[in-house]
Amino acid sequence: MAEKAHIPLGVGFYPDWFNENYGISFDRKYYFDPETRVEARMEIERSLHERFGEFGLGSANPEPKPLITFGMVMLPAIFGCEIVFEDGALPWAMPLNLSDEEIMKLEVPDIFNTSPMKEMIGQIDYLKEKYGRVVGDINTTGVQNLALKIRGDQLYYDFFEKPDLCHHLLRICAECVLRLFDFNRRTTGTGAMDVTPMADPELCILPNCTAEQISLQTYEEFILPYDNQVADTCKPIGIHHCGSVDEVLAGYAKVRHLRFLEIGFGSDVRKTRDTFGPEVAVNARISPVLMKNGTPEEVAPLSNFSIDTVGLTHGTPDENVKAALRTAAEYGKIPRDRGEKEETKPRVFAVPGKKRPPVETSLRSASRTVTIGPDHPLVLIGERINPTGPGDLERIRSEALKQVEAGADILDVNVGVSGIDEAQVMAEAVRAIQEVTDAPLCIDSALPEAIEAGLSAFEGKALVNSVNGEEKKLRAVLPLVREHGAAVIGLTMDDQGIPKKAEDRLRIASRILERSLQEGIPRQDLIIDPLAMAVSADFESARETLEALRLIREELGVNLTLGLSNVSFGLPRRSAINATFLAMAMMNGLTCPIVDPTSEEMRLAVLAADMLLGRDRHCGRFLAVQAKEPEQVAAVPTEKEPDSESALLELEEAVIHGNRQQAVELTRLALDGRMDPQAIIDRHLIPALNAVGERFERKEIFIPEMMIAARTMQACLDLIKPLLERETEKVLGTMVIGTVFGDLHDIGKNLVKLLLKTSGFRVVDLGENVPPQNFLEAAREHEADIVGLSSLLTTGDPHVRETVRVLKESDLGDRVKIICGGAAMTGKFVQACGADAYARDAAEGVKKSKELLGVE
Ligand code: B1M
Repeated sequence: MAEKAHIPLGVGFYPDWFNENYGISFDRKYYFDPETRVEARMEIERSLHERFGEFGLGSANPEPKPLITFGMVMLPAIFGCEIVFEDGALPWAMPLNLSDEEIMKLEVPDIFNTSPMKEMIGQIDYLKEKYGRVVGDINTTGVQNLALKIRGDQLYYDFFEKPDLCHHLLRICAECVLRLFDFNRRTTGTGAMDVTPMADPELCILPNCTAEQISLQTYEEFILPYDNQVADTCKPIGIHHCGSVDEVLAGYAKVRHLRFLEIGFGSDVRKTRDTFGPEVAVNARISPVLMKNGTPEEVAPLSNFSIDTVGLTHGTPDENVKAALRTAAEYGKIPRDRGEKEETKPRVFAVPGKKRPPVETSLRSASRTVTIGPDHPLVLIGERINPTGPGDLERIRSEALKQVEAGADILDVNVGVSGIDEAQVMAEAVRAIQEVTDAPLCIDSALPEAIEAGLSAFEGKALVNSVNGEEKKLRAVLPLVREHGAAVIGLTMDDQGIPKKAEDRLRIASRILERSLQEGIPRQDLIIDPLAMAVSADFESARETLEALRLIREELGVNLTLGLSNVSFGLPRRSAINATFLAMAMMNGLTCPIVDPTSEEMRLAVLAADMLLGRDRHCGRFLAVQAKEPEQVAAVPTEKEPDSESALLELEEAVIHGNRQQAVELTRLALDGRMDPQAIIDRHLIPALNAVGERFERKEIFIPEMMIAARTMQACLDLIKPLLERETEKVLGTMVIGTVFGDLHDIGKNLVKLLLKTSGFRVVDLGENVPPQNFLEAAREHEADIVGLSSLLTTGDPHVRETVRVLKESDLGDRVKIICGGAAMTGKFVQACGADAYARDAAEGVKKSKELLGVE
């Protein structure tokens, strides 16, 4: 292993640094005219040398460097994004925001026949002709980055609401990324230069600049399969991750052929090292904000890893850059070897006893999603629906309906009878069932071709029943599961049969998990069945199965199923035994048993066990079912009061979890029950969103979850709005309102607007992200009496200050009043800015606005 005498430190300046200090421009010409770029690069080398030559940066007499580059915008440009070039910034692609239909029509473009690529190829030919070589590479951008450029922020909703659309788009993005990597490799043999100076330039580096915004689960379900697709083709690869890597670290551990990981500021470096071991080079980034605002002392203490600091903007003190370079040069030795290239498995598979947190499995039909997980009510997989032969579709349909009506969440379809074409009958059965129910299906067959036929006929994300620890079986079925984006049940048996001991069943389960991950099937898409055996045949068998459930849950964190009724085989009072076993198994982690949903005892046991395990808020579901059968629970209230505490708590929960339909229904219920609309907002909706903010801060949820919650809240507000809106006779005054520059939050501002309007104000809404000048112009145009600023981000403070300054120093300064509010504001800050009033909430906003104008 090679040793370096110092920590490698990369320093990279943002274009504005060169632009402001040396007048070098990064406009269109820099990217489109190779000669301009060659000149600029020489100028860059000279200027770096002038300032930091003593640390080895730059060169006094640089050679011309025939470089290709296109920022991170080539693939977005190929898809048609508008590209914005600026003198002092990297080029920026505007999102296309394609509609559902447009996305579904998308196909992988012939990227080399598009005009941006043809233009680049022309430049490459020119450089080769003139300089005899070409260096650099075209940044591919990451799979999610590209998808966000094509779909816009809507992608975050799609993760929850349109997973099939997501997969379609991400598959196309991944294909483009790997084609561009291949081009880079063929053209210059490098795939890292444009992303980071710290990686082996021959690696293909995937820029995952937006992965910090999603949860591990979203990463594993939506992005990991495509990162792996790229990795399999372009291996070995590296990943550049912006921001803290901590949340998705476990996901990156499943990326195949990973040799380099660049982690953003705030990441847990030790954990990263521990997860990957020495075969993955780790580069940690120092925050450019620290570099700009910190002192040399704060910048200096860098510890044992390679580092770089890029994106240093104009104003970063030279002394800070020198302090970082000096410290890096002086620090101890770091073992690091970029040369090692042979295949090694990601270490995470090989670490024994490493406990994994529990995951949730989502299955879907075209219109319904069922989520399986320890924090959700038990999910019932109905026992096999099997035709007795071809053409038996009517019976299949009615059996499916019966099971769903009895409470089955997922239906198991098995057509394994002799003398039929199993693949054909499976497809027919799947289609027939979809005609009558929206329950997701479990495709149950021993034949890969029947599984394939069932998966192809099903619209959604199905479960496959099953694989086991036999390599032959795994090899035949797992690729089908991955290809169709399905989930799969893994039975803890192999060619040696079913092991008696729980530990041995755990061993097989771990192997199935390892193989699934290698195939690109995320952990949440594997459900393990540790197999229930007849207790009449072996009196210890049920106990061993219960122990296997516990072990697998604790070690692997996957969801667990069992064919419950086997346990009572050969005994009398089977349903009582099954129900008791079910409750015990649930304690040990069972989340989705295969049961006969029409068994009354079983149904009751499920409801009771869920309730006793705390998964039935205020016993709501248990009571709701019992309410339909009043003779059994005479004294229990049967109807939930529309404004009952429990209904309102459920409303809060629905907002927090982004269950829009449920939240809207509960809001309607509360309004029907004549609850005060303003109280619903103040006492329930706003606190729910506050709870969302707290969960976001604790990193329990991520941007997509926060967006879904905000949209749910907005849907409830839309329902309430007409009840609050009323005509007023006289206009009390005009307010121009907006959320300050850089801030996109609008829910609070919209509430303030609504209340002001209902109180008699004329309100001109400038929307979000409003620059100071726009407030001023609008105030002039509409002859405003008041300007209202909403600001939720602390980073918005300078914009609030600036907006107040612009208004106060303008011709309107003496006349127009300014009121501020929003989560980032305090009375003290607002006063210090020179604004006239601060309002804690919308009601206070109205009160203070009236006070400012002296009106009632
Ligand atoms: Co963001 N977000 N968010 N967010 N978000 C906060 C504000 C945050 C506090 C969450 C947290 O970490 N706890 C945090 C800010 C931390 C900080 O600055 N120190 C935060 C962050 C960090 C971010 C991002 C930077 C996250 C990221 O990308 N890494 C990002 C920023 C995007 C941007 O703006 N450039 C971001 C994005 C988003 C979403 C898009 C996902 C979504 C906004 C959707 C939308 O608005 N359409 C969102 C949400 C929903 C929130 C929380 C959870 C809820 C905000 C909300 O609507 N509250 C929020 C946490 C929180 O505030 N508890 C959070 C309900 C609303 C009714 O309250 O707006 O305060 P509020 O309005 C109240 C009063 O403040 C007052 O009256 C209203 C009604 O009573 N008021 C005024 C408001 N304006 C007024 C003006 C007045 C008078 C009164 O006179 C003119």
